[in-house]
Amino acid sequence: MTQSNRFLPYTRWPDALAQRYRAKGYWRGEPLTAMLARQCELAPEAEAILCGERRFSYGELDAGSSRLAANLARHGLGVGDTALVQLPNVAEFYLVFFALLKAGIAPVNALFSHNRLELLSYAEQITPRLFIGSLTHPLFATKGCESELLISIGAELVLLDGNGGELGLTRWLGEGDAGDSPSVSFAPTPADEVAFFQLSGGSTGTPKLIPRTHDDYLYSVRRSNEICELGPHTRYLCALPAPHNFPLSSPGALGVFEAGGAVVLAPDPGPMSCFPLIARHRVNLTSLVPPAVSLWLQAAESDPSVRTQLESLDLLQVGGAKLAEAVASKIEPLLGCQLQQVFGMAEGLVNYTRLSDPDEKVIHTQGRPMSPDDEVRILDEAGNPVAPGEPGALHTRGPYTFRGYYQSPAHNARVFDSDGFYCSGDLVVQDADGYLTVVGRQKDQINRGGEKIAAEEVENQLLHHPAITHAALVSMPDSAMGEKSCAFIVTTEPGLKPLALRKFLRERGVADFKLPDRFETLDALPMTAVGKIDKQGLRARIAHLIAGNPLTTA
Ligand code: AMP
Ligand code: DBH
Repeated sequence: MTQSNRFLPYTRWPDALAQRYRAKGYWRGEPLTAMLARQCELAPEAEAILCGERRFSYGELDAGSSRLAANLARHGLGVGDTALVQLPNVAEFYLVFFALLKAGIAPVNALFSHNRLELLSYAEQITPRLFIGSLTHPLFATKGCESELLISIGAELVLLDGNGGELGLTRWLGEGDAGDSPSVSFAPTPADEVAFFQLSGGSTGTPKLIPRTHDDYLYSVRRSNEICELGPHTRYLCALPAPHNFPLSSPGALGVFEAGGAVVLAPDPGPMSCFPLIARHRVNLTSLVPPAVSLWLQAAESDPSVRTQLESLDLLQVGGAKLAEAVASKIEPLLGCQLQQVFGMAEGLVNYTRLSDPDEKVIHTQGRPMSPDDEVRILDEAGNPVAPGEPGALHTRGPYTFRGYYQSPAHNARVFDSDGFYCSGDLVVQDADGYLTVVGRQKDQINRGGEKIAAEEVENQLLHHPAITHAALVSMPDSAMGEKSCAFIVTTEPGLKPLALRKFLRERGVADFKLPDRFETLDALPMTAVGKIDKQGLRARIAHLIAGNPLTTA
């Protein structure tokens, strides 16, 4: 077998575009791990990660990730292999990520909120040789479930954070200095091969994986750094789930490491967790989803003295879901920091409002594409460009926008056009300056305050219930989350309780944030003229119900 056969398959950019991206200096043939090597040259003692009472310098981050990479290589893992990783917001997340990149092992970094179904779906798609998880996850709380899950994942090597034994992650990160053990070689995949898989919010029955190369991802990070003006002075609070594309790359933790700044880890984005960390570590940059922004504003409104805790904060990035203008306009006056809107996707395209933009753009738009080579087309239902200022479906391609989900030819045929533009499923309006405003969605997805729920995935799980014959999941408006989910069901058993249904789904391994917030029983689901479930009608119905019966929205 030649070496190249060992690389994971993915849909490449056409040669002409790849050449353009290289010629323009976007793709530099460098692995993502180059940022660590560079910082180790420049300032190995500088703080890279602050996690609870622990501090990791760049030298320590580099050495720890190299030790784990070497230990994995010694175990026979390397280029062509994949790993499934599920860690909370702890320093080990980055140590493991860099270790896997250094050893050429492509990870899927599952969110900590993911449950058995997501893990098994990822495992089925990548057949990982390695699983790295945390004993703090509820999946490992009950003995027994744990081994059944691990058997189903099928990885030959399992390392657990919080386990002090032979298979404890800490041990693998800490043991084996170059000096006292036989040397072993390891290397990242070439820069134009898959570095890792990003997670899609999804709109289908199975969660899809997005292959990201070193070249394209590193470009997105470097370009984000230019726009957001990161530098060694940057002290970034990572309060969103660390693997998410936003806090990882827009510019996120990787942007901070590339710039030589420090990442402070928060367990969650709530004000109680974040405000003291901001004050203690003089944080000047963070990113949030809109529901967290509302909590921060409430906290600041109810007790103006908390603002002193936010004194060091210069820039608050908000993205993941639509930020209401009324909320946007309160940020600067109440939190005392600048707002930047970020409209991005794990598939690629990221839009930013710029730091020098007037309020008119920062409050009312979701920014404009970060790269001069992002190509955006806004098309009507027939696939023709809409008139300027008219809403249409966002199609895009560019130097960091993927060209196909991993091993999903049928789905790719639906979401890519013949020019290789990806249709994100967002309905947007573009102004004369190229700024986008998100006005709606085509894809069958609920955006629950930034957490994406593929309707089909939950519907399929509901249909496993013996008494449910039809199910449709739709979004309903919610003042705190923007959207919540409502399941319309047809059942053979009147009086099925929401509590019992949620328990049923949870036991099937559905993640908590995907459990329907509300259930409505119907005699039959309404159909459109072409025989599809009329989701628009269902959304209107639940919105109407909520408006008329505010007390029943629980
Ligand atoms: P994902 O596929 O999980 O990476 O989610 C990306 C999707 O999140 C986008 O296609 C949008 O639907 C949504 N999104 C992200 N940022 C924003 C934003 N600032 N405003 C509105 N929607 C957003
Ligand atoms: O929602 C997202 O996926 C997202 C939001 C902001 C994203 O991927 C990003 C920035 O990079």
